[in-house]
Amino acid sequence: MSEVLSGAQVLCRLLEEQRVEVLFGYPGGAIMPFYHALPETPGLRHILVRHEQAAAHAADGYARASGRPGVCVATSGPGATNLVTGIATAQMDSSPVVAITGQVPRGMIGRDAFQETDVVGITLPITKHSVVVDDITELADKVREAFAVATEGRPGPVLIDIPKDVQNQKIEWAGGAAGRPAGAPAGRRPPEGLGEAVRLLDEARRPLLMVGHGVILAGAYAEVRALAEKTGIPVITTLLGISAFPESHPLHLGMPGMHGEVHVNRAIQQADVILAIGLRFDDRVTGNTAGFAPQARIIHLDLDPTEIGKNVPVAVALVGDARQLTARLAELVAPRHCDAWRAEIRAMTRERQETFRGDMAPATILAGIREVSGPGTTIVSDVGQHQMWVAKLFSYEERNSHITSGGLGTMGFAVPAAMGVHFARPDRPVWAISGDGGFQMNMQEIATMVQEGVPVKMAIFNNGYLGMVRQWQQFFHGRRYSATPIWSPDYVKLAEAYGIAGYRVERAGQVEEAVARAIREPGPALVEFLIEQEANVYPMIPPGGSLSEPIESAPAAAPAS
Ligand SMILES: Cc1ncc(C[n+]2csc(CCOP(=O)(O)OP(=O)(O)O)c2C)c(N)n1
Repeated sequence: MSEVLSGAQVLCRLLEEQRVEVLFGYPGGAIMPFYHALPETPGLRHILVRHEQAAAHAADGYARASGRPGVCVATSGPGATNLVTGIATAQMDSSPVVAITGQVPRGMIGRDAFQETDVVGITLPITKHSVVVDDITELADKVREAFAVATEGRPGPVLIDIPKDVQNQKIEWAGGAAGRPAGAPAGRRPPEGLGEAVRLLDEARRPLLMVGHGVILAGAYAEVRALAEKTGIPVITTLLGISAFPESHPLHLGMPGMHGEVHVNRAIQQADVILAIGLRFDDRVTGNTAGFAPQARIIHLDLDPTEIGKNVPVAVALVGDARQLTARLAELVAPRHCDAWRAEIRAMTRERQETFRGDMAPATILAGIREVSGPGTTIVSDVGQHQMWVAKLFSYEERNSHITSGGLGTMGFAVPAAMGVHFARPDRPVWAISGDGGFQMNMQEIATMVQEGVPVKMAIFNNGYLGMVRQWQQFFHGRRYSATPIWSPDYVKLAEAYGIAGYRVERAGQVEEAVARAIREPGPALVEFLIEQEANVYPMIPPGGSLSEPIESAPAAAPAS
C-alpha cells in the first residue's frame, strides 16, 4: 500500500526505519517542514539543545556510548555552521554521527540567499561523506546510504543537506520496499601478515600491546584480554583506548604519550615488538616520531588501511576487524609469560612527582566521585589538565566507561556529549567533568537537561585559569600568563538560576557528601571543586620532544625567548 508523503515525512519514516530513537537539534527556516512532520512520528524523541554545537556533541556522545549512529539536526546557514566543530570532533575520533541540515530552496542556491551557506563544501574535509539531496526521488537512497556509510568500516560522521523545497516535495511512498544499498566496505586486504605477526610476538623479549579506540569500536574487549593473558604481554591504553581493558588487571600499564606515566613511555622506548590495535599513532602518543620506540618492530592492526605507515614505520600490517584479527592472534600465539620484562617495567615506575597545595588534589576528588558513584558510571571529560587527571587517576573497570574528545581536543565537549551518553544508557550514572574554561563553552546546555529531565551530573575543576595553556606558559613561555586567567560566575547561583542543585567544594572532607547529594538529585546537578590554581599535570613530554625526555617538575622561571 502506498501513500503520498512530503520529503519531510519520508525523512521521519526513514529515521524510524534506521531505528533512530533520539535526535538532538534546533529548528529554523530551512528545516521547518521537517519540524512540522516530526510530531507525527512519536517514536522519534527530539531534544531541543541550546546551541547546535551541543547537538553534534550529544549525537557523538550517544554514538560512542551506544555504538549506534547519533543524529543531529540544524537549519541552514548559522545552524549548519554551528554544527561544524561537533562534526570535526566526531570525524577525528571515528564516531558515527549523522547530521541533517536544512538548505535554502533549490532555486535560491548560489544566490546568497538568506541563511545560505555551502555546508556540504564546508564539511567535505571533516566528514566521511557529505551530500545534498537534489530531489525527493533521491531522498531514501541518500539517507540509507548516509547511515550505512557512518557505521560501516571505520565509523565517522556524514552530513545530509536537504533543501527546503525538497522537504516539501511530494512522493508516492510505499514504505521500506527499496532495499538498503549494499554499502559493502571497500575491498579489504586479507591479513597477509598474520603468520609474521605471530612469529614476531612469539620471539619478542620485550613485547607490548597498545590498545586504542578501535578496540572499543569493534567490541574486541574479550579478544584483547585473551591475547594479553595468554602471553603475559603488558597492555597500554591510549587516551581513547581507556576502558578497553580493565585498569585493575595486573597486565595493565597505563596511558602513553605527552602526559603518559614515565614507566609506560620508557617501556615503549625499550620494547622490541609493539602490537598496536585500533590506534593511529597520534603525535600526542608518539612525541617526536623520529625517536619513538627506536628498538621496536611495530605490528599495526587497524580497520583503515590508510592508517598503516601514516605516522610511524610498520613492520607488519594487519588490516581488518580488530575483534576477528585479535581472536586469530590469540589462538595462534604460543602461551608464555613475560615476567622478566614486566619486572623490568616495574623497576622503571616512578613515584608521582605531583604535589598539591591544600588537600583538594585531583586524585582525591576523583576517588570521591568513583567511590560514591560506583561501578557502571560513565565519565565524560572535557579538554585540558582535568582531562589528563581524569584519564590517569580514575580507575576504569567497565567497558567503554570513559569518553573524551581525543583527536580534536574540543573544549565544551563534556556537558553536551554526556547528555548524549545518558540517552544511550539511561540507567547508568553519567558525570561530565570540565574545567572552568570548557564548562563555560557549553554550560547553556543545563537548560536542555532541565527541560528534558536529563540527570547528568556536572563537575567543574575550577582553577581560575585555562589551566593547560597556563601550564605551557609556565613551562615554555617564562610564566607569561597571557589570556589564561579566567573569571567564572558563581556556579552555585548559576545552578540555582537553572533550578538545579549546585554545590561548592573547597575541602577534601566535603567531596563525598557533595557527590552523594548530587547523585541523589533526580535531575541534573552541579558540583564545583575549587582546586589549586597553579597545579600542573606531570609528567609531560615537551611538544616535539621524545618520549625519553619527560619533564617531571616545574622548571625554574626563565624569561620567554
Ligand atoms: C575549543 C577550544 N579552544 C581552545 C582550545 C585550547 N585549549 C586546550 S586546553 C585549554 C585550557 C582549558 O582550560 P579549562 O577548561 O579551564 O581546563 P583546565 O586545563 O584548567 O583543566 C585550551 C584553551 C581547545 N582545546 N578547544
